[in-house]
Amino acid sequence: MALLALIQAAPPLHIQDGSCNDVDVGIAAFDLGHYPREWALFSAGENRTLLNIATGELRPIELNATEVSEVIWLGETPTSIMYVNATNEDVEGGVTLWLSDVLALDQRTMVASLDAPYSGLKAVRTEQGNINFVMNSLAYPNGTAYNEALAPEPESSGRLYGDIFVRHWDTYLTPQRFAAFGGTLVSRANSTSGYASLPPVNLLKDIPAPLTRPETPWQPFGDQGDYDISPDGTWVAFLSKAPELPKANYTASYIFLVPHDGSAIAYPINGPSSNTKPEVAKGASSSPRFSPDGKSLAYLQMDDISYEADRNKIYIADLSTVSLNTTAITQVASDWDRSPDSIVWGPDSAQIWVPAQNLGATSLFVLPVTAGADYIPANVTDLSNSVAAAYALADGVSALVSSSSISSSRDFYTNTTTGVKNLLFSATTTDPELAGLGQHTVDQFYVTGALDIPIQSWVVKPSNFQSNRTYPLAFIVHGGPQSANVNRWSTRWNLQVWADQGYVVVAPNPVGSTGFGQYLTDMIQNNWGSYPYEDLVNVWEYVAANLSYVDVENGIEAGASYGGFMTNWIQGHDLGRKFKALVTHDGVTSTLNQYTTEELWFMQHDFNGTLWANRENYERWDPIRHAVNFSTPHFVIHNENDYRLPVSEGIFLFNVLQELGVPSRFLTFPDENHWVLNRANSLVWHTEIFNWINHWSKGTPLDDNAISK
Ligand SMILES: *[C@@H]1O[C@H](CO)[C@@H](O)[C@H](O)[C@H]1NC(C)=O
Ligand SMILES: *[C@@H]1O[C@H](CO)[C@@H](O)[C@H](O)[C@H]1NC(C)=O
Ligand SMILES: *[C@@H]1O[C@H](CO)[C@@H](O)[C@H](O)[C@H]1NC(C)=O
Ligand SMILES: *[C@@H]1O[C@H](CO)[C@@H](O)[C@H](O)[C@H]1NC(C)=O
Ligand SMILES: *[C@@H]1O[C@H](CO)[C@@H](O)[C@H](O)[C@H]1NC(C)=O
Ligand SMILES: *[C@@H]1O[C@H](CO)[C@@H](O)[C@H](O)[C@H]1NC(C)=O
Ligand SMILES: *[C@@H]1O[C@H](CO)[C@@H](O)[C@H](O)[C@H]1NC(C)=O
Ligand SMILES: *[C@@H]1O[C@H](CO)[C@@H](O)[C@H](O)[C@H]1NC(C)=O
Ligand SMILES: *[C@@H]1O[C@H](CO)[C@@H](O)[C@H](O)[C@H]1NC(C)=O
Ligand SMILES: *[C@@H]1O[C@H](CO)[C@@H](O)[C@H](O)[C@H]1NC(C)=O
Ligand SMILES: *[C@@H]1O[C@H](CO)[C@@H](O)[C@H](O)[C@H]1NC(C)=O
Ligand SMILES: CC(=O)N[C@H]1CO[C@H](CO)[C@@H](O)[C@@H]1O
Repeated sequence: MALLALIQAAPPLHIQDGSCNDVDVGIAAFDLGHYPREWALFSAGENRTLLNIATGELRPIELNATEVSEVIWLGETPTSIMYVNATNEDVEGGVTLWLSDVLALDQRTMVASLDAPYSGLKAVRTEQGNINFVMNSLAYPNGTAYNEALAPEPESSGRLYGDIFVRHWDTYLTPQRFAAFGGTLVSRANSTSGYASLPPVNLLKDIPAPLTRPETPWQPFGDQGDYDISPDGTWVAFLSKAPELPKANYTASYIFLVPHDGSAIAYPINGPSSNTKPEVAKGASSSPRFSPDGKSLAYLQMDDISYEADRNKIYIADLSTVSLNTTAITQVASDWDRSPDSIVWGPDSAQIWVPAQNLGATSLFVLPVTAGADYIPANVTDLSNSVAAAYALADGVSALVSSSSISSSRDFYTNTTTGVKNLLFSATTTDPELAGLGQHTVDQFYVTGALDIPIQSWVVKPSNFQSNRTYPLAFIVHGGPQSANVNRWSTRWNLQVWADQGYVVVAPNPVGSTGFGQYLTDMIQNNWGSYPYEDLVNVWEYVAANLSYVDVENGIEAGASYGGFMTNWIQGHDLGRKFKALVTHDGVTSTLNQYTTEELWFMQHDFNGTLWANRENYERWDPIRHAVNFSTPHFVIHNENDYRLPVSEGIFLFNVLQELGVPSRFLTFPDENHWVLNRANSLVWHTEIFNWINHWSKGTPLDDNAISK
């Protein structure tokens, strides 16, 4: 149980993965700025630390995280910073901007007082000595930044809607939308701070919006990665969903360009009127990034207009040709069968570094911006860890990588294109709570899947594994379904935490999984209960026949979201009889209820049509149709603030199990969404699930914590 302490001790979390799927949460974020630097600056929970990129030396810095919400490098000197102070003595609910040297914080200067809770700072120094920055805030429909602390409290709580998309993830839509604002600090020798602050300008104002108002960052997971400022401070690029399409049933979004001073209306360089983007490029756009020389803008875009898990393709827009609908756009390595998450420019503006899921890990790849369609980028990190963030270093051949793995919550290293890995920091060797973890607990195997494609599975053994005994199987099915069990750390579904309860975890990547080529991902459409189920049966049979240290007789199975759907599907089918207990977290009980979700594009894609025109596609894979077979003890979790899959799905399942007389429990958190994030809640979540599976798998007593009649 040692690792339970770790859940308890986990610092507050930065969500780094914007996917709707049940995936990773990182615990470190760091920033290198655009310049050659000796130090990287990262945050772990409340603390900010400098990491020497050459030596790995760590130097804590005294930036109180309650006050300082964000820090960026902003040279004058290699150690000068700009940061956001989350308090503002003059305006309640506002924030302030400060300049300092990170090694001389007592000489910090406040340079701007902002009247709303702006966040997501990106900034550059201009040739004139000004500081041009971009931040975001909720804004009223008229474009003015919204400060909730100063807004009048409405007398009624009623909310009236006239079209779809009334709520999303865990939030009901209000009249306000997020917008990027361009702010300027004008260099002024006669001012005490050295600068005069101009009021930030809403850069989304007046964009024609026939159907839906533009918004950036995209909620709920977007952040400053959804926009960028050009190195000379004159342009801002941001993404927004297509203003001419309804938001709930399309994923399409565009990259907009706008002068930083807001002197012209933002326009979409890859929107419907672009003559230079490929005809097929109609889907979600992301990661706009200006090249260091300011001549190009790189971004990612999917083709499909309503499929959130289509392949991200890499594009480069030539900014020397900037004009409405004629900005020259070229594709890079367009046939490459991987889907990058984001883009980092190399310092020479000639190559880019892109993290992408790859065979059950997230690898860092490097490629020239001139790469042709058939170019296969090289992975410069291996499958032993998953890249969370990467920064290109000034030498042109190295990147600083922040990564995690099943056995380490955070590693920092530099990796070069010439084959050298220089480990700077590893949580496993630094954090006493992680002592004993390591690669020795992690293994993998492949089986032939339903489509004759090799299906990969991670195997995770207890950290005190003894080869002369057997451990019951914990079979963990991932969410998505377009997602993956990845070799990375998380405080949710931490495979090592499950293994350390005395199980061997097997975490498969069946049909629908990402990182194994787009075909494996796409074949999930209309096949929720067929191919992936067959793959899982094959994996289970492989474990039973080949892993002598696994006791399949006393195994358990668990999954969240789509993994919860699959758990419920398994409960109604033969594989369900192979397990002693099942766990469904925020899953799907009936596919006919899918219209209670918010992202309608999701099931209209995955079930290939609508409930009325293609009802058979929804009925075919409905777990509740097989309720008559439900008989394995089942633990059900479902949270009140989950608008992805509403809590009624969990109550539905629990009521059916109870009426059928199947041993079952129901756990709910009124303050959690699709995920459990609060530390105390996470501890209860783990404790009660482990209590349940240990009882049915190992015969330990069931606790008497459950509320009953
Ligand atoms: C933050 O730093 C303080 C002082 O160095 C230390 O006591 C504390 O444990 C650190 N917190 C985290 C989350 O690392
Ligand atoms: C951090 O700032 C908060 C709010 O200003 C304050 O209450 C707290 O004492 C500060 N912590 C430290 C370690 O200075
Ligand atoms: C943050 O702002 C408060 C005033 O609102 C000030 O007292 C405090 O020193 C500032 N902290 C930092 C680190 O800038
Ligand atoms: C925008 O609307 C808000 C809320 O109605 C109002 O407080 C603000 O003054 C308006 N701004 C402008 C520039 O009209
Ligand atoms: C500071 O200089 C600017 C012009 O650079 C001028 O507009 C402003 O009035 C001056 N302010 C003070 C307080 O002298
Ligand atoms: C999307 O929703 C709109 C209503 O907002 C509807 O008119 C349109 O037909 C829908 N399109 C698809 C492809 O479902
Ligand atoms: C650009 O778009 C405008 C308006 O959509 C259109 O009138 C114009 O012909 C287009 N220009 C080119 C070069 O296609
Ligand atoms: C790089 O990725 C390829 C597949 O994309 C894989 O075959 C290879 O093993 C990876 N290299 C390393 C060093 O992990
Ligand atoms: C298994 O091996 C360990 C030492 O590796 C020993 O302490 C233990 O008694 C053995 N258990 C059994 C059941 O043989
Ligand atoms: C067990 O492993 C062998 C060797 O990899 C493989 O040929 C066989 O198919 C596996 N058994 C099952 C039931 O998957
Ligand atoms: C259904 O699938 C077919 C074949 O893949 C595809 O052409 C069509 O666009 C899909 N329809 C929807 C609504 O996804
Ligand atoms: C291309 C490259 O340099 N990759 C290296 C990164 O680090 C791993 C782990 O040491 C090496 O295996 C790779 O060769």
